[in-house]
Amino acid sequence: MKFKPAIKPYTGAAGGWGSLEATTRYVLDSKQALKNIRNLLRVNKSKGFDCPGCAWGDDNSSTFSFCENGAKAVSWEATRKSVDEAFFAQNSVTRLYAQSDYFLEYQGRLTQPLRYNPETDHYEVVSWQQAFALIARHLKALDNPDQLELYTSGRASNEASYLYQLFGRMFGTNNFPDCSNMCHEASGTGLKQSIGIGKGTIRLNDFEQADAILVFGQNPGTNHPRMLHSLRHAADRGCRIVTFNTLRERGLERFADPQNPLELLTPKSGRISSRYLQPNLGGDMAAVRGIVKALLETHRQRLSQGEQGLFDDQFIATHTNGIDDYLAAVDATSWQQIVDQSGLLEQQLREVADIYRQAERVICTWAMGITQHKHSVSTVREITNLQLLFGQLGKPGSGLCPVRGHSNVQGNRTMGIDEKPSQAMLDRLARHYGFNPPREAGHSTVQALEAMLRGEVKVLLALGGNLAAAAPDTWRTEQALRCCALTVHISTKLNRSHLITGREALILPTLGRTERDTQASGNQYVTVEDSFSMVHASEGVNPPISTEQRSETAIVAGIASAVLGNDKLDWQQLAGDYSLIRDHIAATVPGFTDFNQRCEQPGGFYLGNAAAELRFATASGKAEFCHAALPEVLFPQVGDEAAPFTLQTLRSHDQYNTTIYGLDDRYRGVYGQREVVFVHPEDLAALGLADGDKVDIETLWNDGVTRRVSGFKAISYDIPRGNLAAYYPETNPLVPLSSYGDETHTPTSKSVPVKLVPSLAVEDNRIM
Ligand SMILES: Nc1nc2c(c(=O)[nH]1)N[C@H]1C(S)=C(S)[C@@H](COP(=O)(O)OP(=O)(O)OC[C@H]3O[C@@H](n4cnc5c(=O)[nH]c(N)nc54)[C@H](O)[C@@H]3O)O[C@H]1N2
Ligand SMILES: Nc1nc2c(c(=O)[nH]1)N[C@H]1C(S)=C(S)[C@@H](COP(=O)(O)OP(=O)(O)OC[C@H]3O[C@@H](n4cnc5c(=O)[nH]c(N)nc54)[C@H](O)[C@@H]3O)O[C@H]1N2
Ligand SMILES: [Mo]
Repeated sequence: MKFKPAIKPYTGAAGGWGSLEATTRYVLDSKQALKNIRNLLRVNKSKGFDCPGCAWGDDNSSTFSFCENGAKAVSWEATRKSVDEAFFAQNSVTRLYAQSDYFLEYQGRLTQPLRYNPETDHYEVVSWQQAFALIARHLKALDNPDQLELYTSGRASNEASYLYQLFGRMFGTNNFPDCSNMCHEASGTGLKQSIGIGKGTIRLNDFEQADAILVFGQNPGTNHPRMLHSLRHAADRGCRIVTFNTLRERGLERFADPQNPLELLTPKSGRISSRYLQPNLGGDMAAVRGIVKALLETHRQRLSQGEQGLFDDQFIATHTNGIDDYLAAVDATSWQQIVDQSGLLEQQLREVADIYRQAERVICTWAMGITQHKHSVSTVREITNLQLLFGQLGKPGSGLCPVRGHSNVQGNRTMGIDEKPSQAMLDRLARHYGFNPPREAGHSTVQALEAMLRGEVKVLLALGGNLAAAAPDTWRTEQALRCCALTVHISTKLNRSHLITGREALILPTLGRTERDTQASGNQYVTVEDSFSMVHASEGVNPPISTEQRSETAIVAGIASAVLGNDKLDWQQLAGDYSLIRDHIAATVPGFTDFNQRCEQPGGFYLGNAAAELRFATASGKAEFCHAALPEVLFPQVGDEAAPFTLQTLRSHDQYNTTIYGLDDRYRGVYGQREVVFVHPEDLAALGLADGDKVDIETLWNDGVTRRVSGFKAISYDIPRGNLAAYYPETNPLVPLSSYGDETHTPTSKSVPVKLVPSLAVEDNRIM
């Protein structure tokens, strides 16, 4: 029997030729090659549109500032293909439901408003007026405003999301579930508790001054490729980069700059990480605790020898609160606990402690590997504790950097897409518009789905995104959506959520960010905020594919005026001239004074960050150390069975969240397939499995529900024993709706207790 290796290891550096070739292929594949290239050159410049790819910042210095995955996002939107009336006449919803996510989006852009006809099981074209009237009829019939959920995905502009939250609050609800609830919620929650603001404290150019950068739980090579430039430049000038990642990720090891022609001509590529540690899933809090424990030991030794300690005592005394309790918690944590939970050696953590203390300026960055666990808030706060001990806030080259996902997810929150708005924000809205906004907290995403299952929600409005595929526990999520009387999706492309309808359903086709947006007063630009609190304008350039498509802002205004009328606020006038919306934002959102004028600044303007200036909006007015203990166990035991494996669900190189561009994951050596699970070779052997065998993955959870996905190819991979990885959204059926983060309700997408069961299809992968 000949054995076919399950994957082809990628031997190059991340970036480099491979990346440029792939980019060019995407650009040339879509039918308008030249136009696409021109578009790419405009991405993130002061004129043109903001890259819809990710929320990384831009320094405006490079003339070729884009990345492979940004190119994919732009080309994906810029297709001339469309799904028209005939397509929906031919394909029933049941038939489309049987298709893959890839197939659905690949059909092209949505161009006309569509209404689901339950009699025929088909979507049918309706007018905008009919669509708005249907929404108004449903909303006016609600018993109370909290029977409405307003979901938002983080691509929506500041202008659209501001109007959306205003409409929801004027209607009477704070039910604003959003993608952020499934994403960086723990960063916002943890940072707010620790430093009084739920955002990162650094600016892009801080990467040029850092002496050490700690990168926790993120895969920038795929998800924030432009971050690799910052890391690479830092590494080249001697900054030490320490990576904590459960998997060996190519982009974090080596990177060749595809925008540097010299590097493309030589096989040279820069080393990124000086240390690469592979903790257990959920082991980062223990890892950071270990680093602090080692540093505390040295600190005390020095003090006992009459030398100066390591910590920044003056910073701690002036700016922080709770150090004693925190150090007591560190003392109470044993090395044994730290080593067991992190899966790292004491020696490894001591080495990182040495790197840390030798650095004058340190940045800590993180993403989903930190935020999608049960104890994510404590982990974010533990990282913050470390930085506070050394006064790594409020000075150049240092600070905290949660690396956001969707390109405007941070802006959405700033605009008030928040199910737990501050009373101050509500007060400002109340004063400016003269109404009484609801004061009680609304639903996050998981809470919204739970409320739907209980029959408490009647209408779902979704401003973008793909809730059915992005949310956990797929079958329960689908059941929840089907409980609604009306589901409405404002979308660019067909996706799974459109096929899981309420009793009635609408799809409202919208313009993408790359497209020209012409309203009564002429062409409009919108604004977005990146991970570094930079706000800048974004103006679409492509002609829309259909005259029927409307901008998100116009659609929200259309819904609002149909439901609330235009007496109190002239929604249609606002939609006709976005600068009027910006005037309202300037009057109600801190930091946006003279908003319209400041949009003229090339590269945008900085919103400011109080914590970065050492002003902490906490109850004590100081930064708060958190003295949480490490979690005792990471999972509840189910009956007698402890879960043998922890599964993380993550992104491949060829996807944007639930949008699947292709079936390859180049840097991990996976081609032409997505139903794979990465396993340590010894775990495979212990299960009596060979590389490439098929397995079923089954969740161990204490609610008696069977959650299983079948026929996944087990791939031998560099991952710690007991840990697994597989792609999202294929594995979302495994994540229980009731498994979420403390204080956040964020699904624990990076720690799902599972077992592997040999699949009956085991012979399929072998070449006989
Ligand atoms: N091309 C592209 N770009 C994107 C996206 C996309 O889908 N495609 N999505 C956007 C969005 S919304 C987001 S939120 C970001 C997501 O960006 P990432 O957070 O990079 O996304 P994931 O693929 O979920 O990768 C998680 C990474 O953390 C590691 N990891 C997982 N669990 C742990 C852990 O417990 N500890 C440690 N130390 N490491 C762990 C995984 O091995 C993996 O490398 O990217 C944004 N940018
Ligand atoms: N298991 C698991 N689940 C996860 C995650 C995970 O790591 N593991 N990650 C979570 C994270 S971090 C996030 S952010 C969420 C993402 O959740 P969402 O934001 O809901 O999902 P997306 O896949 O980004 O949404 C894609 C859809 O958005 C629409 N769209 C694209 N561009 C536009 C636009 O410009 N305007 C409008 N109106 N619509 C547009 C298209 O129709 C497309 O089908 O998923 C979460 N779910
Ligand atoms: Mo995200």
